[in-house]
Amino acid sequence: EGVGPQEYTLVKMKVLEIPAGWKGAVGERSVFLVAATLRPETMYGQTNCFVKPEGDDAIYGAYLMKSDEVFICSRRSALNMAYQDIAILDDPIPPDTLPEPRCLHTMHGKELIGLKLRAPLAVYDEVYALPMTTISMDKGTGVVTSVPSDAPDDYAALKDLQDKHNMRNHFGVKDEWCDPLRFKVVPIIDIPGYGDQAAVKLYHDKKIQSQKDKVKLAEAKEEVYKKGFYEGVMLVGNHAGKKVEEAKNLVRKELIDSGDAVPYFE
Ligand code: A2H
Repeated sequence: EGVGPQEYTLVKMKVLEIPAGWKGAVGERSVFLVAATLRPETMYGQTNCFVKPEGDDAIYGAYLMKSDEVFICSRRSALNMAYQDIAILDDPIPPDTLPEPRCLHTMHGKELIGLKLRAPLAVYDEVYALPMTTISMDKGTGVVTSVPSDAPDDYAALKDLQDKHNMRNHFGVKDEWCDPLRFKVVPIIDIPGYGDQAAVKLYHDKKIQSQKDKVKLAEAKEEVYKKGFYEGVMLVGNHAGKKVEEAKNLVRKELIDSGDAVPYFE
């Protein structure tokens, strides 16, 4: 981090039922929640998507892309997309102001909770947008796709919701959107010594209590990330049996070629 631009993959999660409140603004276009990920090969393990549910900065927009699709993301990331030729940039009005990405509608993150989505490569036909309080609006799109098998932050945030009735109530999360029997953690990568759900193992080994357990989660994330990348072996998909290191760019290319993802830098 911090050295030069980071290459992300923007994964497009299609909104299956567009809320009445924005239907007029987006028209007949396809609408996607878009998540920036460094791990495209883990998309087989998606169980849900996360958005920032609280705070004055938890603002998302429905931005118009050159493809005529609509991406839901932070303004900051939409502006980056415009400079990367993905999003449409409006002419500055008045002429001395800075250009803006074309925004059709804005919403608070809490309004995104419960959206039903189709996540590419996921084993579940539909997944839901759920709250994650630790999301930063200054990184990626402000939308995080959730892979609890391999991302300790994702497992912690999902488990908080599954275990805590009060938290579900507070954010208006219905039980069926995060039901642990419906959305089981999916084993997608085997890491020698860590098994096939490395994030779950480290969560328990390190006695992590919640998504707020910042220090332990950072350690766990670092460990799973390194071990997974260099020693992990794919268990599923077109590249089952290959090393993660090798599968990463192959899956990335497949997602981009099928129109389910877009390259993105920041
Ligand atoms: B990764 P880096 Cl399986 N706020 O994707 C918080 N986290 C964010 C974010 C935001 N605004 N935007 C992206 N992220 C997450 C998958 C994954 C990721 C796995 C394992 C590790 C991992 C599934 N979630 O990241 O700070 C996204 O989660 C570990 C590095 O730019 C994104 O990739 O290095 C990662 O953080 C980008 O983190």
